[in-house]
Amino acid sequence: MTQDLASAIAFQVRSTSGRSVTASTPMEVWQGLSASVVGRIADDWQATDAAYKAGRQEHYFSAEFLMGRALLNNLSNLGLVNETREALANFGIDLSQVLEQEPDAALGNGGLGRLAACFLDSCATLELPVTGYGILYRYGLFKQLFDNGFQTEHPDPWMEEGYPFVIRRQEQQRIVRYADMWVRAIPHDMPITGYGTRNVGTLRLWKAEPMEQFDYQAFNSQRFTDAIVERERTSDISRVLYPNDTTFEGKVLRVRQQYFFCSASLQEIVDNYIEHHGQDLTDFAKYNSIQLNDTHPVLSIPELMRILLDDHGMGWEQAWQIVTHTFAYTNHTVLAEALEKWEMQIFDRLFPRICEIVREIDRRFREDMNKRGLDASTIEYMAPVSGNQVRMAWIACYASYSINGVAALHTEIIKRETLKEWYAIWPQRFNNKTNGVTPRRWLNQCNPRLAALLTEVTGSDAWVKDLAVLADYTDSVDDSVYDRINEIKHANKADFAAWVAEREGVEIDPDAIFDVQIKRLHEYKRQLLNAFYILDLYFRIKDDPTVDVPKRVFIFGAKAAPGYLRAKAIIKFINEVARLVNNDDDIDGRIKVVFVHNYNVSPAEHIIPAADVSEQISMAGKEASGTSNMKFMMNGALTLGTLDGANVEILDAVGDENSYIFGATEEQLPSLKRDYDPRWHYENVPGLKRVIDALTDGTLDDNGSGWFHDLRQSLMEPGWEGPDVYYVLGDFASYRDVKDKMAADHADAHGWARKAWVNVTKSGRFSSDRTIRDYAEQVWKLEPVRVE
Ligand code: 4GP
Repeated sequence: MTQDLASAIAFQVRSTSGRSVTASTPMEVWQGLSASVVGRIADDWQATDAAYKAGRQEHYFSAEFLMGRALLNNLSNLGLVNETREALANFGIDLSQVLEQEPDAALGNGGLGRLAACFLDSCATLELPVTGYGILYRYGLFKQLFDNGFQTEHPDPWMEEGYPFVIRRQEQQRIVRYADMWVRAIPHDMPITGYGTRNVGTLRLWKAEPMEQFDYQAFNSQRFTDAIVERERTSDISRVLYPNDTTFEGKVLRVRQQYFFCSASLQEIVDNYIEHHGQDLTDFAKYNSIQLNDTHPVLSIPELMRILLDDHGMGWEQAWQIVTHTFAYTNHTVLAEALEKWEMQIFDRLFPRICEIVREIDRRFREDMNKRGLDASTIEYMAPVSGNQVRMAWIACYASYSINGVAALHTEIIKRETLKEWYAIWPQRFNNKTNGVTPRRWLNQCNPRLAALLTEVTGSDAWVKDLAVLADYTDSVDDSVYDRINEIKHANKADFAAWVAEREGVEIDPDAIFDVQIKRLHEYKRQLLNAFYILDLYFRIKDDPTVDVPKRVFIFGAKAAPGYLRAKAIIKFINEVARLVNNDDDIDGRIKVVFVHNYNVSPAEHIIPAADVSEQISMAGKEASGTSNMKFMMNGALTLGTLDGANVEILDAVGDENSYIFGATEEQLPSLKRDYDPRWHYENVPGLKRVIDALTDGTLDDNGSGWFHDLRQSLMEPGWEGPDVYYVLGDFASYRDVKDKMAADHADAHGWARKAWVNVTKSGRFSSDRTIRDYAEQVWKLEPVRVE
């Protein structure tokens, strides 16, 4: 068998590199090996596609799919890791080195995009007929480097060296029509393998290409640049993933991107319906449902109206009936950016017909609401079009048969606040679907030591597909398992320390407590609070260098949106704290701070298995769910967090004694903030004053940018939303207490291992398999389709 595999791999590698396996570069081996994996699943993939297309299907529309690396994921789903390792060893090649060649497919910003990727994995594993649709961005999320502690952004041409896991399907291209240009949408398919199944799902990513290669006339007349202008304008559409979060530069391009993948995907879905069920589209919603991952794909709603009305001659009522039984909408954040608004002029310029349809939706909405007796100001507030703006979230709420939040608390908040007007009219549309993460990538694949222990303890690998079985073992293991938990964590930390030393040039001690915060940089996530704690701890040791404190390593990973200056200031601040702390002889290595640059999916796979502490410290009410909290839990890190997002449910699963909760609750915050005076905390909370003063008293250097001064002001001075909007100073005291306690508790190795074990074994409900089963049963009405 290994011999067969070895020759199959050798054949592919040689076809890729044009030389022998041993003479090929590790990158060429990666290319060949990846191609051979695609070859292996080709028949199953084709069979799955055919089987899915004939019946009821779910389509997952998302502007982001943060897939990360594919090779190891596929090998482990197919059960081929060990054999491949041996096969390569025959050639003297180390599989790990080959795997490290692979670029991350970073086609997403953060949680929302990674969630979509975990969902596809679960859909394949559960044999559900679900296809993902998005954009094949040439450049993924920017590459982050640090220059003197400042974030700098660089392009991420992830496919430039060739990427065997996307297959171009030229013959299935569609034309997307804008008023000012027509473009070809070329589908590129990524196979999505599941665990222990022959089903192979599909992620279909569209690439924009010009109708004409270039202007031959212009080129011939030596106007070389003119000859390619049109071509480049088209390519812009799928050139870059927007580093979303704050500013909306390039709005027109963004709207163009959104329409691009919505239109191409819908054309295909409608054509597929016709092929299987005939020209009469009456039953469209019986065979198709579309999940809108946030508001980015909401243009699908008027676009499907257009297709039904204009291309298929349907009347408005019937078309609307179909549309409102097709779409379901997921909200991912209560921050303002979730509620995208576009100027009507953009629509007018790009697609006047869509503009007309949106106006008609608006007109009918107002009529409908009038009949229901809503007052004029409520109608104006809820209207799809108002003051020359199109409100994408409102269109989604009006046209969707299901509206969901991503954790219990978040769903309550959208019902009570963000979307309360909608909830008042259509309460039955609202439902909660607490997020989950795939235990394949986030446990079985990234933490092989722990995975082996779980298989040993439970007697089989059934947990990989049914994580909830672990709960049977929470209380039934003996002390040797706790010892093993500690050994595994230590070994993972040693691996991670080696990785950090090479990648970041920082030496860290695997015996220290590894305390980790990895996520997008945002004020509401409060990386600043974490950094303040570290600085305070530093000062405490400086006060008395002989003090006995547990050894700590604080690990960060975070990108800031390029236009979000305050987030960039926080990055600079953390890097300056790192510089101060890591190089102080008094500290003598008792505190280390590591900011892992260019945080992404594959670094997360190194970091999470090595973590002791999972920092989930957002201001309560702001983090819709969080998903790294779930990954950490699965890998035995204890949550240090506020009662926010899915932390609430994690606490419920593991109990008070197995997590560390602090801070103001979402319920308490409104009254706390009413007469909030950060200055009082500054003056009275131990340690806070000197930490805040360090921003501006010369302890730390922002290189004349003025950024640290601004940080201080944002905390201390009343801004337009009030001082310290995210209650950093208000929560500092309780954060410091609980974090100190946690560090002290770590000394009890056995007690700590017990807590870690409870976290691992109670993580079953945070598997994305559970989430997807709930979507399939309650929202999608979807049955598995098994490919034999
Ligand atoms: C994120 C939320 O911030 C996070 O709490 C949640 O877990 C995740 O979506 C998945 O639901 N939102 C985004 C975004 O990533 O771009 O709005």
